[in-house]
Amino acid sequence: MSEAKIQVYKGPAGGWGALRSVAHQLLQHRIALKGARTLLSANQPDGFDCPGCAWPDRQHTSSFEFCENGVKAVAAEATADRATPERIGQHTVSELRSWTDHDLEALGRLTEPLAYDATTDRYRRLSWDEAFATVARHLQALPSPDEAIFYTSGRTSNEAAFLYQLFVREFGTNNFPDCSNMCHEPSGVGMKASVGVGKGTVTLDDFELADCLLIFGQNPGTNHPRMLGELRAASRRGARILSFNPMRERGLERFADPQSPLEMLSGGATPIASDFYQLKVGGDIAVLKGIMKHLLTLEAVDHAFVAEHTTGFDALKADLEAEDWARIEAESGLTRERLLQAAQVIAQADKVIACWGMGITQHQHGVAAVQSIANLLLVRGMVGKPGAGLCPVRGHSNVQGDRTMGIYEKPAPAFLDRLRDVYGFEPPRHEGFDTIGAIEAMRDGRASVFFGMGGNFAAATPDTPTTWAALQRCALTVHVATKFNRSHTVHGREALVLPCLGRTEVDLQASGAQHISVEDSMSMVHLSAGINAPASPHLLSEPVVVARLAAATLPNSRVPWMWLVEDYGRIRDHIAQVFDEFAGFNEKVHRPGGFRLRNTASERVWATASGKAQFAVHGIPTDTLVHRARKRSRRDEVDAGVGADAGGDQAAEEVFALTTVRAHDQYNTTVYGLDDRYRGVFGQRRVLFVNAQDRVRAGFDEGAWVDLIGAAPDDIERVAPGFKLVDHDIPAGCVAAYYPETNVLVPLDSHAVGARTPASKAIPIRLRLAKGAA
Ligand SMILES: Nc1nc2c(c(=O)[nH]1)N[C@H]1C(S)=C(S)[C@@H](COP(=O)(O)OP(=O)(O)OC[C@H]3O[C@@H](n4cnc5c(=O)[nH]c(N)nc54)[C@H](O)[C@@H]3O)O[C@H]1N2
Ligand SMILES: Nc1nc2c(c(=O)[nH]1)N[C@H]1C(S)=C(S)[C@@H](COP(=O)(O)OP(=O)(O)OC[C@H]3O[C@@H](n4cnc5c(=O)[nH]c(N)nc54)[C@H](O)[C@@H]3O)O[C@H]1N2
Ligand SMILES: [Mo]
Repeated sequence: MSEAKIQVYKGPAGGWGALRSVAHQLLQHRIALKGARTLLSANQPDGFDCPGCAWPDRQHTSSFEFCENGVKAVAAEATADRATPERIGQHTVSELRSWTDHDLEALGRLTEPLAYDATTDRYRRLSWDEAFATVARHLQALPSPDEAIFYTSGRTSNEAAFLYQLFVREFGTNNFPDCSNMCHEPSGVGMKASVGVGKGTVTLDDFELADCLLIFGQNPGTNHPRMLGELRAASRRGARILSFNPMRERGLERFADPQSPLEMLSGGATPIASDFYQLKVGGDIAVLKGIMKHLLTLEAVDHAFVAEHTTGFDALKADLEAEDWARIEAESGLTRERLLQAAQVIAQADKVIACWGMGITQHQHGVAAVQSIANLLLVRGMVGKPGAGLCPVRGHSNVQGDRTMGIYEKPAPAFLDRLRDVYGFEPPRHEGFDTIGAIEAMRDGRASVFFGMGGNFAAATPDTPTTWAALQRCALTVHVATKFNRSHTVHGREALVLPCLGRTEVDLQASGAQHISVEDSMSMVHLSAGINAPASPHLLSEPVVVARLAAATLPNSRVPWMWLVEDYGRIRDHIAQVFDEFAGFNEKVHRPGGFRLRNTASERVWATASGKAQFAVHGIPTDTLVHRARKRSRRDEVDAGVGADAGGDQAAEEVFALTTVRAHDQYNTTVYGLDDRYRGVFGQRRVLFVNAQDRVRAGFDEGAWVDLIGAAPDDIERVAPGFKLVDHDIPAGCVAAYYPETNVLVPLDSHAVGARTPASKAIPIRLRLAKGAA
């Protein structure tokens, strides 16, 4: 492991640094040979879909797409380390709860079902039969099916997700919180109203044509490294790439393709972004309005498109004309002149793609921000033509597919009718809990069984103490998982951990080795089959876990659960019966590269209320938690008679907007290592990136240790102790730190209007010198 240090990283993204990191990962997991073979099968026609991100792959064109972080995801699953019942049972669960995410991850792969023993405060092994009987007993005993919660994380395959939602709806609830609630929910909600589909409208072919790429709040160098290949190609053919991000992320600066001998040997690299717009945290709507205001003056509106395909333009235009430049500048942190430069690039481009990630969605006004991006492209007629369109870059490798399969707390009536017609039971019609709703329900005692299909609910969710107390109130918590994680230590009175196969492993059922299918960020559905031997002979696949649980819980079910999982092709036939767009599923999915689901917006068919693409008018937010905390802080100062020229004490009370990001060596709550190479952080994670002038003004030395104190106006004490201050190129008033350590600071009720995604990209905090700090 690296020693703790802060050192500016001078290399490009990718390059030798990436190759060194890969070698280190394989060594660390003691899988040198197996790893190499496994890696060659990632995203290959007969291999597995990379369990990393949801960026599509060109499996039919390039032989092997190198991705450092894909390697980490694969290596972490193929590790030689084993979290056996003996190994886990060496420690009390209270002890394990105090471990870091990194140390929990290092325990390795789970091998057998575990049950919590309250008398010893330890996990012990139990049989699968006992496990299913336990869950079934709890579920059957509930006064109402709505007192059970069924969470999904986005690695779950289409086949497993389909069976899971079928079981849960036959059981009687729509309580389906999923990771998407914390992720791209605002993209789905916002786009559906704007263009009639909640999914990206572009494909990789469009990336080959675009002459302008806008990247909002996304860090592809770390989170979607295969996207850098597309960006590199675009940059080389002269496309303009603009990044809108408070941070100047290295992956967007320059990239050395590890597969390009020339770049590698010459030490060269391809510059990526032509320009960086380092806006303030939460300043995106202001930026977008500023750019659109300029587009009006530049007469860059595509009037023919607007007239034929849209509604609401006049209202948008009037709103933009009335918008105040002073407010745009104050809230975005960028000048009118700077925004003109961006507008000119966009006005001159013929084919514009807008990509975005969590920097857009994880805000109180995330839906409005997504719709503002849609507005921008619609003004220029850039949706539904080759080389242009909207591209929300999804996170988990099958998060989009899980939604397509019905993992959704607000299912459409037509879909429920179809389930009823195909299966002969009446599915529940009322809305279920999303992630926030599930936490509230457990907190208030309205739900008492939590079942997690993958993921790490206790670590990924906001307001950690509240969420933990909610989970601990449950009668039963169950997690289907590949690795032991934080959520398994934050448990109900009874608790089970059920180990499952990972995507890289052979899934052998009665009819032979199985394939599963996934849907990527561009709606391509394709097959995946593991090649490694399972980490333990006791592992079950996720579809089998669901089938056995369903059979145990619903003895009178009419669904042939165990027959379905003998051959996953049978599950796909059922999927084809329920979803028209999956007609001929088994045949189509076996074609090389799979097939693309229809996307109406990309055909300029607008499945909206008006039958047109819809402009949405949104004000520049001035009512967020950060705004409110700042207003209150100023008022308090006035009350206390503190003048503008007061010393360090007053400045130290300043409210900062904290954004929470991923480091290079993590996958969400899974911490592979303690480095964040591109941002120059090594051997540590408890750092706070701060603007140097802010730091000096607040009276802190560089490297000082501070506690992060929540400043939400609800007056609940929220503290994340012990972060080291690191000067960073970030706008004044903004600070950044890693997730999940900072989730203690996110208030449960601070979430996106209309989508309830926790606002984990804009948390009001104050800094306090840590006690005992050197
Ligand atoms: N290796 C790896 N790959 C991953 C993941 C991982 O953890 N590790 N996670 C997966 C998942 S589930 C997801 S959702 C994706 C996440 O992929 P990203 O969306 O790239 O994830 P984040 O690290 O949250 O970073 C978002 C970016 O937004 C910027 N940002 C912060 N606040 C703002 C703001 O207010 N406005 C703007 N414009 N930008 C802002 C940050 O500086 C950062 O560059 O990646 C997926 N892929
Ligand atoms: N503050 C803050 N909070 C955030 C975010 C943020 O940017 N900032 N991002 C949010 C986002 S975008 C997301 S998507 C969520 C992520 O939330 P989750 O999806 O719940 O979390 P992960 O960390 O991806 O889950 C990791 C665990 O999944 C299990 N696992 C891995 N592979 C498999 C598999 O194949 N099957 C099964 N059954 N289990 C498996 C392992 O046990 C591993 O420990 O976090 C959200 N929370
Ligand atoms: Mo995500």
